[in-house]
Amino acid sequence: MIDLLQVSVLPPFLTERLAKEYTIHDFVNPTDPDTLLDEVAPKIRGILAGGMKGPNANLINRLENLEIIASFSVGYDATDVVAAQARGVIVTHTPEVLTGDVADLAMTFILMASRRIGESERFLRSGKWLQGRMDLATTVRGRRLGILGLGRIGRAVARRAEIFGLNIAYHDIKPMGDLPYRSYPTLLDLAEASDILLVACEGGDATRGLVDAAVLEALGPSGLLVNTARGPIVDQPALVTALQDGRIAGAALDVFDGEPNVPAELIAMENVVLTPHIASSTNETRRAMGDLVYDNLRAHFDGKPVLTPVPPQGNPGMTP
Ligand code: 8YV
Repeated sequence: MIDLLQVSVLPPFLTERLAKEYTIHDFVNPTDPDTLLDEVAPKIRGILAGGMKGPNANLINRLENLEIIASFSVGYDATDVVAAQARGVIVTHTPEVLTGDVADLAMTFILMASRRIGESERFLRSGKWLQGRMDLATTVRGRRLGILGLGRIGRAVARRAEIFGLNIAYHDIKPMGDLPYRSYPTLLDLAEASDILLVACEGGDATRGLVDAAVLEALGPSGLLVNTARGPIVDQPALVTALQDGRIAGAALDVFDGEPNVPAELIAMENVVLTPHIASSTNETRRAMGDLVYDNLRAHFDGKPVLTPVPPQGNPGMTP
């Protein structure tokens, strides 16, 4: 059997299916990584990775017979793709199959943050309704949605947002001439022209800290920040300060810098919607992602082209 190294937690339905055809070596939390690698490294031909945990250059280069890294995620910032591709190692990810669910969560966030849904629920549950009415919220109709990164997910959110009557604009390193949305040359310009700023670009070095204090300032005191992409794209301390000082009105966040740790300041805020990185977490989508990981590995080891390779890097994009 072909040997795979598993570096990220994966759903049992996937590992159980793979275990029928491959020998999987558990490297998720190894107590003694060097001893394990001394024993198995020369046998490893594939790595099983995830969106939050993938192999770094050291590990990739330690595995002399490595051929493929299959990530159970659309985002591949946790894997050192440049190091892998430099060695001719194929990297695959899971685009398309999760787009709908991630876009659904982003749209839900836009509605939740605007209509103060989390806050309203807490208001009722804590008995406050018996003493009075909830404060009024803001309609989404006619509001300006700025999308950072108009890739598959950004576009899917735009389609949903159009139906809800939002006006859509975006900023991407590539202008999308084929789409009827206004493109802003800089993120700052987009933030200034937005009531709601959605982060939908890819993570990694190219986008780290892109949403900084100046962008939040430009979004303004009635602005909302929504992030369903990657935590580090937002300067998290700057976000906390902006929320504390009322420089923006609220946020809805599925991803965090340093997750699963979430700053206590955010947890304490009424005007912030928080979920534990669940955008793709439906049974249907996770199954489809798992099937794609399986099919990519199967294709590769059957000598066929993989289905969803990560494109050659070195030219970072904003379109996961
Ligand atoms: C992953 C994600 O499922 O696809 C991504 O990039 O962030 C999630 O959908 C999660 O990171 C597990 O690998």
